[in-house]
Amino acid sequence: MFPLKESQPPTGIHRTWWKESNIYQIYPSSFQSHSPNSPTGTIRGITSRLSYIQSLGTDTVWLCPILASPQIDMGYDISDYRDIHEGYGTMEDHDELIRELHARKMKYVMDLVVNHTSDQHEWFKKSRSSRGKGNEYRDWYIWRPAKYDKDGQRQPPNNWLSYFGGSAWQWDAMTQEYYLHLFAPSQPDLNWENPSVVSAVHSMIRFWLDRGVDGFRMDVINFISKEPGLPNAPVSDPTSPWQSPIALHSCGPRLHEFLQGIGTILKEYDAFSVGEMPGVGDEKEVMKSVGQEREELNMIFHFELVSIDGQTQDKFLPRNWTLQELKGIISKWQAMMLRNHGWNALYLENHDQPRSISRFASDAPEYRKFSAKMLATFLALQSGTPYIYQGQEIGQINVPRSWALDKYRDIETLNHWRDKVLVEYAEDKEFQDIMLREYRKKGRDNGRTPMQWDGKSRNAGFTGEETQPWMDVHPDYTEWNVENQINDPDSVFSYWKTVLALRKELKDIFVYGDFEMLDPEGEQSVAFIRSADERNKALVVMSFKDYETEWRVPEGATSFLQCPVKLKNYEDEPQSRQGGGAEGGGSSAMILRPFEALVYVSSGGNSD
Ligand code: TEU
Repeated sequence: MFPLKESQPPTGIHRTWWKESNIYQIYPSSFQSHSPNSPTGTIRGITSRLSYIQSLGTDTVWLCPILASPQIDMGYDISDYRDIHEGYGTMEDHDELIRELHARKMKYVMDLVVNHTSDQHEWFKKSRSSRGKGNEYRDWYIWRPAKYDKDGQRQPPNNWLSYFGGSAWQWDAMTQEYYLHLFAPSQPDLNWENPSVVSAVHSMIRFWLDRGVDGFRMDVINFISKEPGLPNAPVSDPTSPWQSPIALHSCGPRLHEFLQGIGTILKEYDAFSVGEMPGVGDEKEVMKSVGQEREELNMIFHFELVSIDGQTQDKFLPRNWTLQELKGIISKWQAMMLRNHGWNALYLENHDQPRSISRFASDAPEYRKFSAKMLATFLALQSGTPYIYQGQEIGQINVPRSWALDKYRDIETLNHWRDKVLVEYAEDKEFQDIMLREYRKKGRDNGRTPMQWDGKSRNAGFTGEETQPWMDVHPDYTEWNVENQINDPDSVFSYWKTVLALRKELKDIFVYGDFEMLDPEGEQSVAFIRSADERNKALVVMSFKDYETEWRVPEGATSFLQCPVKLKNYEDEPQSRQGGGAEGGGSSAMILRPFEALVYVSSGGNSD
């Protein structure tokens, strides 16, 4: 394949559009329908909202899958890579979206799902049609013969667990073999060891780049190279016959060869790339993907922050976390990328995660707005490219605690309840209640309720009033919606607009500046300094508590208290100057109100 490029440490941070970009993520089924009769959003609905997206200060749009799909996993099961899902619209609608984006000088990032296809894809239908060499498509997927245990019972080739529960192998009675599916049985994994698969994916990528796509978000891209021989996974859950195989299919031996293959094409088109990489955290491994000179990926989504409240073997098993831990994760990735001239993809929400206000702060009515603004400050002012997920900019929260599972739609949650909880804990009411609580906290449906455009019409303006949306609209839409916020200077929307504009206005500090975490052990607040140079820097302080806290200002930060506050989420002045000697000597402490956020900027000596 491709001779691997060696790593030479680059000099200086190179500046480029995607580092300065603010990216808006859209979940098509829940964003906006243009037709009053559609239970899901549509592509023309998205096009009708581009001015809104641009007005927020986001200049690049990432669309979750819109290609032909039976929607078993909401589009992450593609049945035709060169056709648009009819529920979302037509190829013409898609071309028009690209035209309208480019007319606004905005960029379009498509979701590339090539670890697996749908089992309805022509490739898989041909692959499962017959065994043996005669079928050139057989080896496009990962087929293996059965094993038989001591009682002669047929068993899957190994003990790998699927991410949606149960064995990661599906028996195919027709051809008497198993095929691998790390996700649902209707999502068979492609065999990237087969050069025909690689070139088919490459030509599909060129097809979309030729149609004007500006880049790709690559779905579980670190899963495409598996451990040769597909050995059994180590036992991490003795209560289950199936074990998490992540160590045997994450960043496999040929991953970087495959990524450089794709990278070469993207370079030809100066296209953008962000790779979704669950389970990745090792610096050396990460830099192989995002190292500037590697020409593989521009950035990756790691899962260390969004896995902080779940167990490795099962994300729904509760896990308490500390603010110290959270700060440790942030510091690790900030330092890693700055040290190696890599680049971070910053996110707190997406279509697989619950709402950040409910998860990391408080969605209690009295704290919700402050929490939303504090988390906007926390995310947008770190070093990296921020991703804002639809609804995050108006402070949407998790589904109501009153919602029962019949209102949930996500295969991951519903499979977990049916195949694990109702099987292994059928009589354990207490455990069942814990799981139902964890679904309300961490289930993917929390991020998938329809976008709340207005507070008057029955479906919040997402689709027609007579239409039952594919997922119910959150009942708080009557108060929390775009219409209420777009012209309200004190709204969550306006705050996001301000913080994203500040990031671009002072890009030497907030885009290309250094990052220093302060007070890493503190359990009540997060504070860090961003600095372009000795004179141009900022102090960012945020309380993560729903009660008043005192933050002792470290020696090296007291000078900021003389600087004007450039951004704050409370109307009136911070109560923070008490105890600060004018010369900054003596210990200073700031009294932080619940979820208070403050940004002090010193540019070129104290600015006015
Ligand atoms: O997600 C990969 C992934 O790891 C998550 O699904 C994970 O299992 C969990 O839900 C997050 O905590 C990607 C897509 O983003 C997701 O929507 C798809 O379901 C999945 O791949 C399969 O394509």
